[in-house]
Amino acid sequence: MNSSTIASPDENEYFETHSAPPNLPELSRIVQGFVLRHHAAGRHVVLVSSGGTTVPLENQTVRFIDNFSAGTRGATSAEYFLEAGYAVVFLHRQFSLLPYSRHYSHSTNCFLDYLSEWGRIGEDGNQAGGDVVVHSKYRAQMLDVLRKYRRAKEGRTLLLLPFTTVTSYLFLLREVAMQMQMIGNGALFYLAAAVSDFFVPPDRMAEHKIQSGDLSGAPETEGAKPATQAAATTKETGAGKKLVIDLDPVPKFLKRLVEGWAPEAMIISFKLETDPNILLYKCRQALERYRHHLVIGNLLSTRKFEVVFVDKEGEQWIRVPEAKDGEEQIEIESLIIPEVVKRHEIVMSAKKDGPMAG
Ligand code: PAZ
Repeated sequence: MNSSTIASPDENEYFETHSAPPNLPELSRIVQGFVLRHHAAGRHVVLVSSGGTTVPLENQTVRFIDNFSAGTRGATSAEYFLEAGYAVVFLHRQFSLLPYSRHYSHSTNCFLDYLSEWGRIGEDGNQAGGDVVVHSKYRAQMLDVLRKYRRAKEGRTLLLLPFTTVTSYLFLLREVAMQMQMIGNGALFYLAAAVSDFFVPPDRMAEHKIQSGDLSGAPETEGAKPATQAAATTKETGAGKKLVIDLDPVPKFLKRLVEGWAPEAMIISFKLETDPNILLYKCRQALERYRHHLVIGNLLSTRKFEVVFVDKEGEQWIRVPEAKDGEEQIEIESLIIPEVVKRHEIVMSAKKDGPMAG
């Protein structure tokens, strides 16, 4: 199906008024090759979105709005999908956590803390030359991660696609979804990224860095928007200078994904809340509004220990069991992904056996 035939005006306008990432055609070809190769090898393909999107306040961006997400959920989930035999398109915020390297990159340890020096003692009794080795305490775990990383690398089962802004995220999501259409319900969307709900429309975006100081006497700035047009302006108030930002809502792209970009795929969205009283309500509302397969709800404070699966049958909580003495706590994604894979298999076999089969 062609997405433009069922796109709403606000969605069309969004794509028409924003510039696509310049390398989009090249990325599209890479994704196409990736999807075809893995489909031919009998592998299912999952798109995992991960990390937060930014909302630039200026065209030549100095300032932007961001959110908390480090990409832990996405990067960890991607590893478990790879272990489950999926090929993974990892659509992630640039410089957020990545599968495998996440174990070492943003940890409280500096990566050098994982290493120790192994050396020769010279004839004079002093250290002479030497080598770097992994500290014995970390060796077993690192070997395990290394083997999984190598397997993914050699099988070319992990494709990394970085984004920064909400716009680049949306262009990439649409493009990948269109390429994944060719594998029907073998495609899975696992949307764990924290995507901005608001943005600055291009016609109200300042060209240059928003000024906080006094510019009277400075040469005129080219392309400056009149204060009445700009989405972000500084205003003199009785209590001093204030930055006032007026954002538009991002069109609801999940609806487009479900109805037009990937109508046969299994689609899972995440819902983050901070108020436990409204979590289930918001998950059910999303499910009803977008009519996709599953919403995974989580609270900011407990997201690493419990999540709730909400689908049309009801709810299922998944909780990490308490670790026994001396044992490390398991990652909740090691429980989430097998459950997702099970549900994806049900979706795929239901379509195969359905009235349209054959
Ligand atoms: O990146 P992270 O592991 O710190 O957080 C993951 C998460 C909470 C962003 C994710 O689980 C999630 O709920 N994503 C959707 C957020 C939302 O738009 O509601």
